[in-house]
Amino acid sequence: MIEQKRELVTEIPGPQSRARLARKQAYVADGVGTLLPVFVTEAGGGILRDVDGNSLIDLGSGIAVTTVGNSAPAVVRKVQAQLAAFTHTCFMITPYDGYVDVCVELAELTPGDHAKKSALFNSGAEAVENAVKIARVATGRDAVAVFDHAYHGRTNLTMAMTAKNMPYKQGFGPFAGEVYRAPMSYPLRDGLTGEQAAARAIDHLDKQVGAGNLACLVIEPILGEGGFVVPAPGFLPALASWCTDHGIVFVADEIQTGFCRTGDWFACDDEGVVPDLVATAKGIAGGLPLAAVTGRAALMDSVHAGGLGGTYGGNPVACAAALGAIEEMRTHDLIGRARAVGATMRERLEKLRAEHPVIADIRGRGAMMAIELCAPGTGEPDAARAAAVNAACHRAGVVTLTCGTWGNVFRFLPPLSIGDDLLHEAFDVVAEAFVTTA
Ligand code: PLZ
Repeated sequence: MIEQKRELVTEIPGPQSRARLARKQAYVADGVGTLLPVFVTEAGGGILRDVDGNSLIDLGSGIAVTTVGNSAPAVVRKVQAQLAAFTHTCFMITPYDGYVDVCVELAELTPGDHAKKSALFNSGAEAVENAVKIARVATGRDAVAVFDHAYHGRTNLTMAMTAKNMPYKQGFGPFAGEVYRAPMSYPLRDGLTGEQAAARAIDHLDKQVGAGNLACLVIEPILGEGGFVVPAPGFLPALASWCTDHGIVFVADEIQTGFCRTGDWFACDDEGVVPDLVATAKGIAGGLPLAAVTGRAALMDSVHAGGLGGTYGGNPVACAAALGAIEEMRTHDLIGRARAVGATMRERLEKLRAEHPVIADIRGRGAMMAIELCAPGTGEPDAARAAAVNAACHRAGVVTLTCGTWGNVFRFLPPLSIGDDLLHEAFDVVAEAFVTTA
């Protein structure tokens, strides 16, 4: 494990990184952006080390992916063994145990104790697309309900499902049809209870789409890219029961929230919501590309033989990584660790809010926390301040991320392998950044 210490030996980005950035600009398409162009050579625990020898504290986990930490020991061990044994056969041609082992784990860990089956894919967007395919076949209906501020991916169907235009959708249409957007519960901005917000969304869908036309309702139990909005209690259960009453497949997009991130195996566990289908990716495999759709066995089996798949879906190396990541989660009680990290972050953020009225909201759960910045007393999003604080953190060697429809949400997604000292030091830097940007 690399030394767990923040240390800057050059400005950020340093000269070596800047030279590489020029090479990136010459050879990598401009459409593929980089937020903080330090080129990484090594990472682990709570640290990212770059080519200039700087060590930065990681509060992003590569967007909620390396929840178990970078190069977590069980991931490395299982991946190395799998790499040496074989790298690919294509599960659709000749199967192997790792794929089925991951599906067994998913049946065990996802919400609900009914019989479940899974299909494995490569990316979150692919999982969401396949959940919609399954729901359409199972119901014989076309329409898909999604929510304001939703993020579901960058493929054609998932772009249609994603709410925010820039940078995800601009110029990339026409988009897939039969996707309908309903109002989300957003406690800071709507002041509604979960039941009221659900009634509003249901009325909207009922009148504008018709419950009988909906194949599925797809929702992030806590919004990810849309700003870590936690819906008011009761919102998700009310939507889930409306779906059940009308034969609509309730799909939880747990791609960002899943696998211990929120202090539960899945964010739906918090209110005991049992989705019909769950889409997972990111944290499932400790950094290797793997995604899944898991759901009620009969629902999953409504698709004809050969109807689901893809060359690399459930690649043996990615499956080995997932089995290693899940082992890490169990052995190190990462659910408990996510709760502890969340409590520390909330405490630090509460202190910060007392000093900076620009912080209009503190929200999230477990190791998925955020603050929304608004001009004091107005609710007017302050994206400029979020960007300034973010840049100040980067200059000081802390990798932070923003999100939200208005870009005014500052989010924290530390790897659960981070130590308490580093976590506190990172929040000292965040606090300092609020002072220097005031
Ligand atoms: N659903 C809830 O958070 C990915 C996107 C980063 P893929 N979020 C990070 C970016 O700008 O591309 C995400 C998510 C939720 C689906 C996805 C899509 O997952 O693995 O990026 O396809």
